[in-house]
Amino acid sequence: MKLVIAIVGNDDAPIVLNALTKEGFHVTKLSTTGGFLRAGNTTFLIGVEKEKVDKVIEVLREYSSKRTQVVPSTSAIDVGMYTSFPVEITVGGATVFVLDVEKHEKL
Ligand code: 2BA
Repeated sequence: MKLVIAIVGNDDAPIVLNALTKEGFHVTKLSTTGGFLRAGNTTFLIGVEKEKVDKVIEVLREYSSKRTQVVPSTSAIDVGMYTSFPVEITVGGATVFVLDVEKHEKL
């Protein structure tokens, strides 16, 4: 058995959790904080059989990969005058660890 630890952004967490549970995976969700940005993120613990690790990673990749998004931004062009223009930002991304589980019991 393996333990997949996946750290994802809070924005992606609900959709990732839905997709994992829909696929039948057992998931524990932890509210965590990134040490660098000190911003909230979400850590999932997923215990799975070795053969299913790739499927878990596939789901994580589908629902939380880094991607670009175009969002509107504004900037001042004169006193009291603003212009709006699109900017491309990077959102999402997942950090994944896969650990060997020595023993797993439900008591
Ligand atoms: P990512 O590398 O995508 O990491 C996102 C979050 O995943 C991290 O949040 C942290 O909570 C977790 N994480 C990543 N790698 C980890 C590891 N090896 N062990 C344990 N947890 C890990 P933050 O720590 O707030 O980092 C946010 C982003 O800031 C990182 O995105 C990375 O792009 C940058 N970053 C992190 N530490 C850095 C450092 N020491 N110097 C420069 N940039 C850093």
